[in-house]
Amino acid sequence: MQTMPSMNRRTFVKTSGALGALAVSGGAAGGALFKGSAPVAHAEAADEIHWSQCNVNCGGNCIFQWHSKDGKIQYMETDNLGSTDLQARACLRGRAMRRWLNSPDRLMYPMKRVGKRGEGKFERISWDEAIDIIVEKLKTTIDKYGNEAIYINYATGMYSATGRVPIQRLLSLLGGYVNQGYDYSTHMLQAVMPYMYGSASNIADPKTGLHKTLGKKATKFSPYDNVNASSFSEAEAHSDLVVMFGNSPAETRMGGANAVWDYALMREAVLGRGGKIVNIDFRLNESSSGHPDEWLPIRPGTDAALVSAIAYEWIKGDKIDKEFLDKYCVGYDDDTMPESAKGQNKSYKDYIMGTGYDKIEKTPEWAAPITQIPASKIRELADMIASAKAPFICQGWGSQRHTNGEDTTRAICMLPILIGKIGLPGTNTGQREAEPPTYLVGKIPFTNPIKTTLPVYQWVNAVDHGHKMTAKNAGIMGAEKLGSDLKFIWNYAGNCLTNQHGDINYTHEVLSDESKCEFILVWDTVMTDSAKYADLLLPDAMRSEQMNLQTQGYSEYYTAVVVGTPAQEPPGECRSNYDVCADIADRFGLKEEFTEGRTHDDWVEYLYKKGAKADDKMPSWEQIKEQGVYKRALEPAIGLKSFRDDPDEHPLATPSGKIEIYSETLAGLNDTWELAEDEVINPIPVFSEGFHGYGSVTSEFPLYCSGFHHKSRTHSSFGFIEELEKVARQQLWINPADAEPRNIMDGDMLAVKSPVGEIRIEAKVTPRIIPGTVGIPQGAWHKADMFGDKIDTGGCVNTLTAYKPTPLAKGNGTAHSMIVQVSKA
Ligand SMILES: Nc1nc2c(c(=O)[nH]1)N[C@H]1C(S)=C(S)[C@@H](COP(=O)(O)OP(=O)(O)OC[C@H]3O[C@@H](n4cnc5c(=O)[nH]c(N)nc54)[C@H](O)[C@@H]3O)O[C@H]1N2
Ligand SMILES: Nc1nc2c(c(=O)[nH]1)N[C@H]1C(S)=C(S)[C@@H](COP(=O)(O)OP(=O)(O)OC[C@H]3O[C@@H](n4cnc5c(=O)[nH]c(N)nc54)[C@H](O)[C@@H]3O)O[C@H]1N2
Ligand code: SF4
Ligand SMILES: [Mo]
Repeated sequence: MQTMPSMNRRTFVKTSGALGALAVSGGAAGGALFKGSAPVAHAEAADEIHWSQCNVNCGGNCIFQWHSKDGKIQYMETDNLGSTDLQARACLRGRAMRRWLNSPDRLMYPMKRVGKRGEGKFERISWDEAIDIIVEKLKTTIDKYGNEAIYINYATGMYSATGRVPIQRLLSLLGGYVNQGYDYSTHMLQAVMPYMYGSASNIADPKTGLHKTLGKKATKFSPYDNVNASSFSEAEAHSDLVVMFGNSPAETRMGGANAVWDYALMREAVLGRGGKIVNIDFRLNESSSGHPDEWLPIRPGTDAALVSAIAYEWIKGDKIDKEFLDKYCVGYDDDTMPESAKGQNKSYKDYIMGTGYDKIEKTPEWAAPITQIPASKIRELADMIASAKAPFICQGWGSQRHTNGEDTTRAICMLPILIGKIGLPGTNTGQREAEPPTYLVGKIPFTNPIKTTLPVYQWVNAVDHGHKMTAKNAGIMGAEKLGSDLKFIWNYAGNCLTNQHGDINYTHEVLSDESKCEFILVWDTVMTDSAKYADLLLPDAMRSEQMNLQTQGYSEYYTAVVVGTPAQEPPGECRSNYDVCADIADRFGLKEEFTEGRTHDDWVEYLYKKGAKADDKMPSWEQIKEQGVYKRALEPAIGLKSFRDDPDEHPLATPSGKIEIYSETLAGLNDTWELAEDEVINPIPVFSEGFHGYGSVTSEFPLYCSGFHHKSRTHSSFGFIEELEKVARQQLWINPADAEPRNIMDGDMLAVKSPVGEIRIEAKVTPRIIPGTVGIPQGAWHKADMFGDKIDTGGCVNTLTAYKPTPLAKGNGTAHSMIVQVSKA
């Protein structure tokens, strides 16, 4: 492990002082170089440096270096410490953070609702009154309905060691709350992947339908670490072919603390050795646009059909690695099928070759009209992957955020599995590139006494009819049933009440009925769409306005920890949420238990010191307060290497210890779980159409529609900053072939209707999207008269997504699966 040099804070202050002097004299001498240029003003004005980080959810937590004077931020620089290859430099959004911090739209005071729920009318109250309300509502909810009526909503706007946790700690001390299972990012993948690649928990027992723990030996599955997946740096070192499904690091892993730089280095190395990068996406994304990468346009939601046709070609051409499949896998063909399914034509090979399930041969000619990829092109790709020495197959999370995502995400993994290219140099398991699970510091601890866990996307159902939801009919984990409707929702740093959830019009119906959820607390920094549904709306001090601590992101080369001091005072009556939670705890006589005698800043010190015990290179507390940032290099890793090397010593945490291409457990769940007519839990990774997926378009809704994460926002975060919106506008991508017959020109205002809602959005007519499908960037701010026509002029994609949780994960598959009609508004 090497330690990166970090520049001392004093050195910085001195340098900026010297620069200031230089600039002034330069200016005085009339040097054109300095006249009116930004550095002069900066250097003259600022006299303090404060570190902090970007806390929104790109996972990066890129580093901010604030320059303040007289308790007010003047300007921002980002990380400029150590090697330029290893800098957590903020992206365009992070660099716009001053506009957020100092925005006139900041929430300043606690407020309570005065109008109808969802109307957005509030009146200012004092913190005392706000705390009275919370205490009273907590008491009455717990008395009347029990702690299982309390839910902390999914919310990702605050990634920090002391960010969200005070709320979890407080509610844990009060008897607990319903836990969240999975997340909106990888809902389908997280639920299904354990059945294929294993996990110590998160696997349901088909007999009872309940989730259970398999044993301590194996790790818990996580899509966020490189235990199950390899790093881009592995591809950089050894691969000759990189195939990406639904993955655009240049858009979703921006910033130096993320993987975009890793991706750039990887591309250079792979192309440099004569290799190739293939990007499979329904649109030409920014990662491949302008580069020699090959773009393979595909109809969204049909990746599994493409994979099946490649599998067909390989089986027919004897390209598969039968030895690997027999030794490491279950269910490729009848040789390794479990007893319960042997001799019944239920294997993967049967499915592909047309001897199983649907009796259809999955030829390229079969896949071509589904995927819109010509059969010849599919054959070419099949040959290309089979003949690569070290193919690195990976998927972003776009392909799994579909209604058939549970099948698709496993199907993509079949490519490396079929040819045995797993656990070897330069290869990957078919999952997203990932970094080591190294976190230099932890979070404020808590233990929720309640184990009941709700798949996150199910919360609206839980408000509506939670008392009817069970493990078997709703995927409840940790208990047989939910036990209560949700009556108290705590929504801190999230916009998932409406904007980021699904089917906003339906959610509005459920939330505006005050007899259902009786109390909604929203705690944010600006007036979001979700905030309009608050009964109590609290303002928050942002991390740059208090002492802060966080360990960094998604880069595979290094990690870092920032200990920062407040760059300016919080505006208005904004307070640290830790202090507010401590006050609430006090009212329940639990202050001592809550604080353990520590202030917020004491916790920062405590957590840092605890982290430093595990890494003897971490600076002392006194040093880190001075230098602000500490970085450490990370090792690359090959996913599932230990399993490949010695499957007996390192079995996977699946029931068989092997890769389960056929999962007897999933087959069992399909029988025991109570599923809707149109729902199936498939034991093997088949191509399934999915709700609002392939074949579901109608004359009323003749176009497929999908979404993506784009540059001007992190979800809805930054969505109110006009300068960013100008950089990457909220536009609907439509191919000229679909635009022309509708008389749509670039820049036209459009009406887009789905079976559940209608939006207005500007047209971007472009050949960069496959015909027959339109694309909408997710996260735009919903703007509609919810007590009137409900037409969303903000162009929020979740006005169009239906609310139908997926069969196994009960997840947000509709987030990227929609059908629509588009016309000029
Ligand atoms: N259709 C569709 N829907 C999607 C997706 C999709 O692809 N398509 N993506 C999904 C995914 S992957 C995710 S992760 C979710 C994300 O959904 P959310 O977790 O709701 O993310 P954001 O929209 O960024 O909301 C974060 C909120 O935190 C607030 N915030 C920021 N800083 C602070 C702070 O210091 N204090 C407080 N109190 N608040 C703060 C911001 O103002 C913002 O309102 O969206 C999901 N929704
Ligand atoms: N700029 C920015 N960065 C972000 C975020 C953000 O909002 N903005 N959000 C962060 C978060 S929380 C998350 S979870 C990640 C999300 O990361 P991802 O889930 O990977 O991001 P998406 O943009 O949803 O999907 C990636 C790509 O898949 C494509 N795609 C969609 N459906 C399909 C399909 O069916 N098949 C194929 N082959 N391609 C498809 C999309 O066009 C897109 O280019 O990004 C993180 N980074
Ligand atoms: S990449 Fe994400 S975490 Fe980094 S600065 Fe940009 S928005 Fe912030
Ligand atoms: Mo996410």
